[in-house]
Amino acid sequence: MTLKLQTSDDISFEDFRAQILKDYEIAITSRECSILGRREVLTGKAKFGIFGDGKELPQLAMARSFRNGDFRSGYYRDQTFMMALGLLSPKEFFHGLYATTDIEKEPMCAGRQMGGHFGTSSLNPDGSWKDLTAQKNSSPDISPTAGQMPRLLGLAQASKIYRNVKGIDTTNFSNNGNEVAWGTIGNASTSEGHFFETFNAAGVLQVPMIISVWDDQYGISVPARFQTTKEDISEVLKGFQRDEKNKGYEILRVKGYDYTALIHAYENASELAREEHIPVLIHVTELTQPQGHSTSGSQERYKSEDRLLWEKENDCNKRFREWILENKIIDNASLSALELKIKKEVRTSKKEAWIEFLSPHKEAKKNLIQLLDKLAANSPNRAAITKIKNDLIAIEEPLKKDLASKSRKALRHVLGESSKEKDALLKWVENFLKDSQIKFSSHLNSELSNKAINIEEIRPIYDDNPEKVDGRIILRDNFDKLFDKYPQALIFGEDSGTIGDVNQGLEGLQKKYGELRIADTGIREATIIGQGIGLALRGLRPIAEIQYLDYLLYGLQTLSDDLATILYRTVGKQKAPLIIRTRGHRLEGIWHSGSQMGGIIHFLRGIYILVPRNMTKAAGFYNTLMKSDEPGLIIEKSLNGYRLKEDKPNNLGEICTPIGVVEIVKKGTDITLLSYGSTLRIVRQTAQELKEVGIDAEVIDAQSLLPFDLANTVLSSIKKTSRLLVIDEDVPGGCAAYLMQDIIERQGAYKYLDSAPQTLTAKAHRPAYATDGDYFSKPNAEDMFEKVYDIMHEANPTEYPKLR
Ligand SMILES: Cc1ncc(C[n+]2csc(CCOP(=O)(O)OP(=O)(O)O)c2C)c(N)n1
Ligand SMILES: [Mg+2]
Repeated sequence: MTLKLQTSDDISFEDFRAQILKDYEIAITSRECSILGRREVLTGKAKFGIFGDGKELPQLAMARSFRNGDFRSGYYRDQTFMMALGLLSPKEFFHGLYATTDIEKEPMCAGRQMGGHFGTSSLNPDGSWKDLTAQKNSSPDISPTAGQMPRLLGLAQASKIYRNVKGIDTTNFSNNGNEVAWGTIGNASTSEGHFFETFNAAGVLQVPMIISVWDDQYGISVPARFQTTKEDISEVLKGFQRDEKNKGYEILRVKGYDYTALIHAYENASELAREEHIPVLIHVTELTQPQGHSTSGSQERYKSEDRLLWEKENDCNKRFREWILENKIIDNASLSALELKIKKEVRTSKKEAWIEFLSPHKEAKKNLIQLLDKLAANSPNRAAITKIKNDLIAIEEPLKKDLASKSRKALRHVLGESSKEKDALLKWVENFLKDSQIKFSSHLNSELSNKAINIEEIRPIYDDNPEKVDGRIILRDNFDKLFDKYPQALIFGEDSGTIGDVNQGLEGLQKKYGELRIADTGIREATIIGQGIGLALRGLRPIAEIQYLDYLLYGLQTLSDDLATILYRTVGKQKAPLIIRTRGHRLEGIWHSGSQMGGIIHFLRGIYILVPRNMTKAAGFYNTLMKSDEPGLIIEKSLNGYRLKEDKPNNLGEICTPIGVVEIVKKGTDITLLSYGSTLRIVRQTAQELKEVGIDAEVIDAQSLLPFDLANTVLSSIKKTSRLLVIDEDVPGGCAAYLMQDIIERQGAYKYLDSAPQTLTAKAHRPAYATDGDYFSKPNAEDMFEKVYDIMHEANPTEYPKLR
């Protein structure tokens, strides 16, 4: 085995030797963390552990080729990589395991995710971007296997955009697009569609992306023969290999215990991706799992003795050690001494982390005991309170839950009492719950002053005799203004490029702004979303277009698990202000009329969900979101909306539709009708028909479902009308139920109702096709009329005699 590494050309042997020993030190440190980590779980200090043991060596090689500005999108095995880059210390590793909620101590996510989910900080405390080109970056991990793949595509594509699109301010983000996006994935997870979709898309786009497959032949207990055709992912992906005629991938294959080969492979891949902007696959084979998959099981149950023995012999750290000795980098005794020293250090880090994790709880416990003591002394229920206090004293390693639970239970024993001791406890509980809750619940949305709900409304301005144009023209001209104003803005989707989307809301814009900014994509919704996430994480302002609302479901996993949680799971350390554009309310047929709004609003907490009733409103939502730094989904209404005439405002590009604000579109006094999107049009017509029988309905457009009606306008309306009907084309109990809960419970409208609040929804089945299918599936004008009439009939049968 040769000692000569490519990197050693210009460094001395001493430096070279030091690098190897540094690598070894990190490998051993990481392994020791894994070993002690497992024990912490088995002894109950931590809840769950999944570690990087058996994958150390390739990660060291990857870290060596990883440069400032680069991004990682990986999974739970990558602790060694993070440690090698100095982004994760052993103490932080243990804080992650214990779920310490102090972001300074547990910088990955302040305990919000299991340990083994990594990420760096892209933002300053004021929300502005750090210089990402001056640091090593990791996008934040998620647990669903292969879920990290779609965003990897966008992280890589950002380099291509920065290198090739003129006029973008690249400060903080890119140095001529030289940054590589590094993905890691387990062998079994390559079975997921997300992997194949991403793989193909990156080959098409030709972006600087390097995917490492850590292949240990297993996915928990399931061996490769049940996972991968030919049991070999690089073998089956051979067709992607580039050649003289066709662009494609560079595919490399390397054994996971071969130190020099790994370093060569990673340097080679890095150079190719960085300079030529091509995607590379590195299939790292023959890796192992020394402690099995995770703390949830034991591998002896499913691996043969032969396999276990093979894994023992081919453990990458063991082979690395042997190689070091073989090549006389250091002698055995010194190596053993080094190992001993590392083990001690890791143990110390572990102990310190545990003490730090517990110390705020212990401090709080001390205070609480004092309060309970005083409370007991002055209460007739002394015995009960003292028991709670003693139970608390017995908890040597208290969690926040113990403190909250005991203190709240104590309050039940002083019901009806009034004393300063009780007041003190009440105050303590209040503060403790407030301080604790925020640790778990902050940053679902932005907490900065430019958050989307703070962007002020700018109304459309019209000439005296405004031109009447198709809705699509309003969108198109507004997009034109946006792309002109924001060089970092880009849009992509199926048919979005050459033809300017299926409804020509982008007509002519590709010619004007180029194929990279107004782009066609393959039919691949999950990676359209992922592309947007990755681009946004790197400072661009992507608009990802999903052709029809019904097909959002293909991208829903990525939207829900990844985009919707980015701000939350990083506690505000990363942001992805991605706008998703889609259309298609109230078409016809099972897959062309979807209004899965209930599902969408529940899956996508953390993303604004906006349902403009016309294209002027939609244009205003795009402009509002562009001014903020938060993600939003804009559902342009039904297809015919693109052809419906609207007055053309003369301040396109400027108008801002406010988020979280409903609009009263018809005033009335008898009943409040709340709806949104294309159904609203029918509601408005019905309101006119109701007038003919003397019913004066107030019609409100919800417009913004997440968040909904922050100013409680619906409540004000109900105070006037005393009646409420929510009309929605979603299934029963879907979005209408969500709106109802907000109005009745949060807004407190129940106090002002004289009739039972009701919903009118679509049938529970998917809508049938064609005009009749629509009429009998979704709420129609007669349904609406009769429902309102029935409510009025019940309230006043004399004035409104029975209809049918
Ligand atoms: C979508 C999804 N399905 C199932 C799981 C449960 N799960 C966690 S890890 C894992 C096995 C992954 O195996 P592999 O990709 O080979 O990675 P390894 O753990 O072997 O490194 C499974 C099935 C998950 N996290 N996400
Ligand atoms: Mg595996």
